[in-house]
Amino acid sequence: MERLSNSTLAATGHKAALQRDGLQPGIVHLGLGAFARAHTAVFTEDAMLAAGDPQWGIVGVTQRSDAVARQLAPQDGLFAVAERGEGAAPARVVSSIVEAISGRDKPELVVERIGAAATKIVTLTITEKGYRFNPQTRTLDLDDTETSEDLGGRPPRTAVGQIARGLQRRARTGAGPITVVSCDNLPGNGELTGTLVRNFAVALPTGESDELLAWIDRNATFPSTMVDRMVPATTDADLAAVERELGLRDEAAVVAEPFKQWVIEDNFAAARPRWEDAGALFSTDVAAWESAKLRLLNASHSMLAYLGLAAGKATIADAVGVDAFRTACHRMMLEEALPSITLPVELDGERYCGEVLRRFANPALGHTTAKVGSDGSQKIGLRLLATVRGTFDAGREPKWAALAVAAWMRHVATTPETDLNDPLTKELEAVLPERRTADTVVPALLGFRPVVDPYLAGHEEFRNLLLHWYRSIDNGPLSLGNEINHG
Ligand code: CS2
Repeated sequence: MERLSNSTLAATGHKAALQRDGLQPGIVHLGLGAFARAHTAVFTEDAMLAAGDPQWGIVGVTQRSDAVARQLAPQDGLFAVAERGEGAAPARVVSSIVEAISGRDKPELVVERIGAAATKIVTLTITEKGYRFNPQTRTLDLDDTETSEDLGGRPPRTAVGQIARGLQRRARTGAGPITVVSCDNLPGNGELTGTLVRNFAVALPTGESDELLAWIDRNATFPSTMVDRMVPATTDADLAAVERELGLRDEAAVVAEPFKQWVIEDNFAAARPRWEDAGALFSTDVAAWESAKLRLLNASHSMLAYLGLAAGKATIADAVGVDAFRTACHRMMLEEALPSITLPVELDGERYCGEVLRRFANPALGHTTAKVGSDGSQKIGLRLLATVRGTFDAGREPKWAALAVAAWMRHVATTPETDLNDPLTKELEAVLPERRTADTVVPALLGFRPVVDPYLAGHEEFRNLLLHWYRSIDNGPLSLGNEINHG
């Protein structure tokens, strides 16, 4: 089967939605994973189409693995998004990516692209761990070897290093202001990114540091955003299905749920695409949107992933199909998460929770519990411990959020080291005891400072809840189910 590209697509009688030779590279995107292709690239294509504005072609940069850059290169940057589930549209070829670079192999080129005058925006989907920060202090982890090597002056390989060096290039060449837009599931993701880039600048030699910091203050902004679309890892079966639909082979195809959402703080240092024409919402209340999404959707997602993994459920749809798990999740959202956040005015909280559960139940998506359960050390604090804390602060017991945390602890303790997909696997293993029972694992992981803060680590009621739930999960899904249903 022929490979998708500008010419083969034209030969099928279809063509790219955008006039490709007229596209200018206005955006550099760091982190070209499936999410970016199914979300940011789609919103940007739609915005360019709606406004007839060709200046927002995307230069995509892969981070650690070069796979997507290799897949997209022979395809002229084209790839398909295939929606799965109720209301799914036919597969669509997205044409907003104009260049795909392997950041690992061509770090100088990344700095050059961020430094180019045509570039007005850097967007990021690098996942939580890509920020290399200390979650307690929300500052750059200067002990991280990759970061310190970037600071040492090598062509940068970390996202923060790439941005800082790119901005430094702009400062020196007069390339003009730029907006850095984080699209990861982190509260205050814009402010955080700005802080980390400034931390990097501060750690440079004095002359360089002052120049860059002063330039950033005048020329760069870091708006926060909330992004939402469930995008599982593409499987061979997905690629085969897209091939049947397109009549062309697309190695970079992605599948996604039909739903997508993007809420953006309107704080741009230079021009931007009219993403609002593509359905994005510009809001002054992104923080509220982000905490609703993290503490309701993402928290429940993690909860279902770990409960599902304990019960041998391969997908989120299977996990939410277990009545007791759905109940626990729903009650965590309604009784604990909702009361501890302030919702954006536009959002009906209870309805949102119902919608989230409905989206999880999408049987066609194949979103695996293993994928959602990955990188738990980076997610648990933001998604669940924040609710645990908020619920205690309100004088109530965070029973359901504690169940989710216990399920994560048990997952960490019972998954073989080689299978635990987490950037802190080694550190977690180092604190875990040889004999792993509730009584040994719970205290060990409560003392794991990169995830649990000293207040919660020393909270006796929390510890007892965790011990209780850990043992209940040990007793098997049936007995756990009974316990949940009687809770
Ligand atoms: C998921 C998210 O993998 C995960 O941790 O919770 O990727 C989730 O699918 C997205 O945030 C949905 O917008």
